[in-house]
Amino acid sequence: MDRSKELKEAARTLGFDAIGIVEAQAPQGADHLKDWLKLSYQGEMGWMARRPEIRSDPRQYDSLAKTIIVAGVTSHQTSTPSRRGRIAAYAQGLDYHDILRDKLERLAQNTLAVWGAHYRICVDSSPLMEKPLAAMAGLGWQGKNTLLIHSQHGPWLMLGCILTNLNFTPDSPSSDHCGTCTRCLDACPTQAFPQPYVLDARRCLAYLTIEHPGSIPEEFRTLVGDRLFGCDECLDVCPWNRHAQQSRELRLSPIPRSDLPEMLDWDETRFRKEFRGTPIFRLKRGRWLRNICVVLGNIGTTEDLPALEKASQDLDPLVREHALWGKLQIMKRIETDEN
Ligand code: B12
Ligand code: SF4
Ligand code: SF4
Repeated sequence: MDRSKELKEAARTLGFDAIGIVEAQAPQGADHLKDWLKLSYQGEMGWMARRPEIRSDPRQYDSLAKTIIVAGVTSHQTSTPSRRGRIAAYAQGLDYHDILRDKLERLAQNTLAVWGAHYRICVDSSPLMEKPLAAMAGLGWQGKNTLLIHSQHGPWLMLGCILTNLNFTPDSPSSDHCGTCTRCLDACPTQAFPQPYVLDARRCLAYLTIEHPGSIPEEFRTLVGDRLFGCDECLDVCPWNRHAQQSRELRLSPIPRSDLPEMLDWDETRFRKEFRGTPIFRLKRGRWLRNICVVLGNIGTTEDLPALEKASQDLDPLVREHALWGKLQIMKRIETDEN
C-alpha cells in the first residue's frame, strides 16, 4: 500500500477525526504573523513574539523536516454540564495536549518509526502555525473567526502535527467557505475581531480568562459573563456546526466539578489534586480563583457572599482584588432589586 494511505488508515484506526499532509514550508499568510505582532495583538503572550521567523517557517524549527502530517480530534460536546459557570468544550475533560501527543506518538510509532524515519511531535506549544498548516493539508479553511473550519466537524478540531524527514504525496488545500456569513464576528461579546480573519487577542475572553496573567481589566469583567475558562461563542454560532458530532475521545468528556463557592475555598494542594491532568491545572490557583470571583460577580447571589468575603482576605492579592469586585457586583444587584 502507498505510505500516505497506510498512514491515514492508521490514523483512522487510532480515532483521529481528520488527517492531512503538507510539504514542510512556510504556510500561506505566514507573513501576517509579523503584522499581528507589530499591532501587539498577542498581549502578554511574550512567547508568541519570540523568534517569529521560526514560527512562520517549519523548516527553521526542524531542518530535517520535509513533510508535516496534521491531525485533528474533535472536542465537540453535545451536552451541557449543569453546574454554574461555563468551561470551553476543549477544556472540560483531561488535557488535550496529553491526549493528542499520546495519539500522535502511537501513530508515529506504528508507521514512521517502522519506516525508519525521523519525526517530531508538536501540539499547540511548539512554534508552528497549526491552523494555516492544517488548511494547506486540506483539513479545512481558516474562517473569519481565524479558526480552522472542517466541513464536518466545524471549528471544533483540536490540532497536532508530526514533522518528518520522509516525503509523502501532499493533499490539496481547501478553499474558504465562509461566504457572506459574519455570525462569529457579530457574536463576539468583546468585539475582538478588528477585521474578518484577524483577532486582537487582548480583547478575547479566551485570552483574558486563560493566558492573561494579572488582573482582568474592569471593562471586560461583566463581558466575561459566566465563562470560567475560555470562550466558545464564535465556535457555537458557526453554521458549519450542523453536522458536528459529539467527540468520540472519552478523555475529553466533561469531568464533574464542585460548585463555585466550594472551589473558592481550595488551597494550593487541593487545587492541584483536583485539576492535575486537566487544562485548568496550567492556570494555577490564583487565576482560577480570579475567574471564579468574576463569574460570581456576574451571576452570584446573596448565598455566595460569605465565600467571596473569605476570598477577599486571601493571601494572593489577585484573588483579593477580584473577590472584592465580585462582592460589590452582587451587593449592587441586591440593592437594585430591592428598589
Ligand atoms: C496564540 C493562540 C491563541 C490566542 C490567540 C488566537 C489567535 N486567533 O491567534 C488566544 C489565547 C486568544 C487563543 C484563543 C483560542 N484558541 Co488558541 N491558539 C493559539 C496558538 C498557540 C497560536 C495561534 C497563532 O499563531 N496566532 C497568531 C495569528 C497571527 O495567527 P492566525 O490567527 O492563525 O493568523 C492568520 C489570520 O488571522 C491572518 N491574519 C493575521 N493577521 C492579519 C493581518 C492582516 C492585515 C490580514 C489580512 C490577515 C491577517 O493570517 C494569519 C495566518 O494565516 C495556537 C496553536 C498553534 N501553535 O498554532 C492555538 C489554537 C489556534 N487555539 C485553539 C483553540 C481551540 C482556541 C479557542 C477556541 C479556545 C477556547 N475555546 O477558549 C480560542 C479561540 C479564539 C479565536 N477565535 O481564535 C486551537 C484551534 C483549533 C482550530 N480548529 O482552529 C489551536 C490550533 C490549538 C490546537 N493545537 O488545537 N488561542
Ligand atoms: S473566543 Fe469569545 S471572546 Fe474570543 S474571539 Fe471568539 S467570541 Fe470573541
Ligand atoms: S461563523 Fe460564518 S464567518 Fe464565522 S467561521 Fe463560521 S462560516 Fe465563517
